[in-house]
Amino acid sequence: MRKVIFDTDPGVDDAMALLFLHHHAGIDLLGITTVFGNALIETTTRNALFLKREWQIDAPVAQGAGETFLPHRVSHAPPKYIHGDDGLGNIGVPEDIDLPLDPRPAHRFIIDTIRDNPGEVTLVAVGRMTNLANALKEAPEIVGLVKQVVIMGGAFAVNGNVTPAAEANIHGDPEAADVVFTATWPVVAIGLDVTMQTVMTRQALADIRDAAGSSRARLLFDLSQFYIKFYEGRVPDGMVVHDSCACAYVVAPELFATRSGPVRVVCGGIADGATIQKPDGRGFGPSPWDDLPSQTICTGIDAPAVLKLIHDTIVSVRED
Ligand SMILES: [Ca+2]
Repeated sequence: MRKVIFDTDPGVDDAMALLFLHHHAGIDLLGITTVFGNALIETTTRNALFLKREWQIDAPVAQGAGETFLPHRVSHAPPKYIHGDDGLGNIGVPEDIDLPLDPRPAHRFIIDTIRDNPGEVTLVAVGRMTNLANALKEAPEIVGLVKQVVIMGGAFAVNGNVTPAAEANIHGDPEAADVVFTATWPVVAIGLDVTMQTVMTRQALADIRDAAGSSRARLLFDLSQFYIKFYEGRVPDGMVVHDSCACAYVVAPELFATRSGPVRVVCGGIADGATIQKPDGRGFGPSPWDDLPSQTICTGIDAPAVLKLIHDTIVSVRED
């Protein structure tokens, strides 16, 4: 069993990724930590509690950062036209969910859980990297205690999706992402290079709903419709399942092609939030990439196999 902390800003594609982790037989979900991004922190946390309740997830929810790693940074407003006013496709999530939060802030939950499970925890981070950066700031020694850090974020050989240069999770807190990439823990970045190739059609999502025959899969289908509408004209009748790609990597890395080398994040200027790797083995002059740990970025994906893995995993639990 792979022990996972899921750091997330639900978020429609976050919701699918959470159900994937919850249903995968090889995943032991130790906790859900929230971060601002797709919506304000109060909303993403409420949504995590809502999904925990609706999907009967045992893992605790800990609320994380509502502001960037560096407090002076101007924060970008949540993109309500992508995930809806409520962050879950305007399905009418209740204002309050009667479930307790973990008393700790997310970064402290991450630190404690890593210390309690040395060498065993995989951090799967599919929102802004703020909680991870805050955890590193408070307890730098966790770099040696984590098994792996798998993030959805970045755009390496392709354009961004917020600006021509930057992908949303990185653009939302570039300094935090640079801290995460340059720390001496093993990071794998699943960026737009591969996620944009991974489009689940409306029909494929309906097939999951029908094959699972559960209220869980019906909820996933319903909350995804607003997001599919956003993607109209961008992809053929469906949605990009960014965050599920990161979860698929955790259990099936063989479905991805990768490249190794130190990664830096551009902080400020017109390319704010751009991610740039110095590939291992390439010679350059002295640069800000020197003497930093080699990290892994994904350059290719077997998208049909990943989509099938998502389907098979979500329908593997048929009971409510
Ligand atoms: Ca997300």
